[in-house]
Amino acid sequence: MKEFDDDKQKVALITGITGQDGSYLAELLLEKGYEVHGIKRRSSSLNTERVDHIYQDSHESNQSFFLHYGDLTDSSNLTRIIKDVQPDEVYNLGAQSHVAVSFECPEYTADVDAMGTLRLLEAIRFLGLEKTTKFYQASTSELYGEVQEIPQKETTPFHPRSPYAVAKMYAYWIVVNYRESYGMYACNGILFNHESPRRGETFVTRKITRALANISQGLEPCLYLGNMDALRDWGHAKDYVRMQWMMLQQEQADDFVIATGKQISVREFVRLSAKEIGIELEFIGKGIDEVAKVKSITGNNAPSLKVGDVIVKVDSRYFRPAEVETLLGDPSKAKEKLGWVPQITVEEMCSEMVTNDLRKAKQHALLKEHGFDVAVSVENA
Ligand code: NDP
Ligand code: GDR
Repeated sequence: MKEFDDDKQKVALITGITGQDGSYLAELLLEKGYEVHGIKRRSSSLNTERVDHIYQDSHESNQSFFLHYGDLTDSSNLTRIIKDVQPDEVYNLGAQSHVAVSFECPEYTADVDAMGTLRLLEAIRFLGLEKTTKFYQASTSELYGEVQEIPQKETTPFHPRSPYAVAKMYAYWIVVNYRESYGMYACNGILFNHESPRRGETFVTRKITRALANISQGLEPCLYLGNMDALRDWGHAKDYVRMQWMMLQQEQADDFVIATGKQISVREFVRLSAKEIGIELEFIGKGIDEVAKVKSITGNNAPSLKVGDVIVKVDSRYFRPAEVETLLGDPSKAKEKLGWVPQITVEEMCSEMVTNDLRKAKQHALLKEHGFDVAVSVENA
């Protein structure tokens, strides 16, 4: 029996469509001719900035992009949306995705990230769609936590180190369980860190590119960071959403590690970002006393800075109760079975992020110079 009808327009449902990955995945699926439905949360302020450019007015004909109000904590809402949409593919990208925040809100994180996944799987099963709807779960390298093997691959044992990672571990196994129990086409993408100009402002890469851009224009005095020794395998979100789609186009459902196979430290990412602006940094001191000073400046991107200025400091507030010190993925299986190879290097990605944040900072500075009162939001985590 043919379970998937290739001739009809495919319908995808994306949770977390307003987030970094959701927005890139929606773009990719629309390009491929999908009808794309996304779940967005009700918020007191607009939260669709990342998908505004692909939004289609519901009064227009030939609409292929739809947003539905919903929440991963609400089973009846999820069931109703899936019943109405009848998706061929569900991408579960929605999550309380900040590791540090999960220590502050562990119960909510478990409800959204662990139980939310179960709610979606149950809704699919309850509606009798378990043989026709494919399911992608946004699993994470955080599952490896206290690493048991370097590099980490699909068979490396898990040791989660945060309420976020523990919740995602439940989600990982419930996906495997529904695949084994009910024959569902359900996959885990074990994705290592991936970033972009659309990355949330409180994840470390974006926090760095945004703060350094602001500092260079005199909009912020200093960047405060936690553990600069942490090592991460950073890729570009665009490469990674392509892989999310590829995982659902196979004969059989399987789980894959998605990574670049290279790692650098947070400190190195700071150095790279500063270099993009034309600032050479000198790191002095150790641990909580470490700072970065401006050693030299080239070009005219940093009019507010001079040699000797201290622009990066360590703040113990940003250390986590339990840290994941090092992550390095082995994407061999994805390469062999799916032919997936990441195309964007960490240097190229950093350059794109800095360019984007520098353009915004320069706009802000120009407005300020002309007497407009513009506040720069400095929410931190
Ligand atoms: P983001 O934080 O950018 O996006 C998370 C999305 O989930 C947002 O759309 C957010 O809505 C939504 N969301 C949050 N809470 C709920 C809820 N209760 N109900 C419904 N939706 C909710 O994450 P990314 O795009 O970076 O990541 C996508 C997924 O991949 C996440 O599950 C993350 O945990 C996972 N992941 C990410 C990696 C990365 O490096 N980026 C690596 C490995 C896994 P709103 O916009 O309103 O906040
Ligand atoms: P992570 O990403 O925890 O790996 O989770 P994040 O960018 O928050 O941290 C990466 C590393 O940088 C260290 N760090 C800081 N982090 C933040 N946010 N702010 C700081 O000031 C700071 N200083 C140092 C952290 O301690 C950590 O070691 C991300 C999320 O996208 C998850 O949803 C996803 O599952 C994993 O990546 C893979």
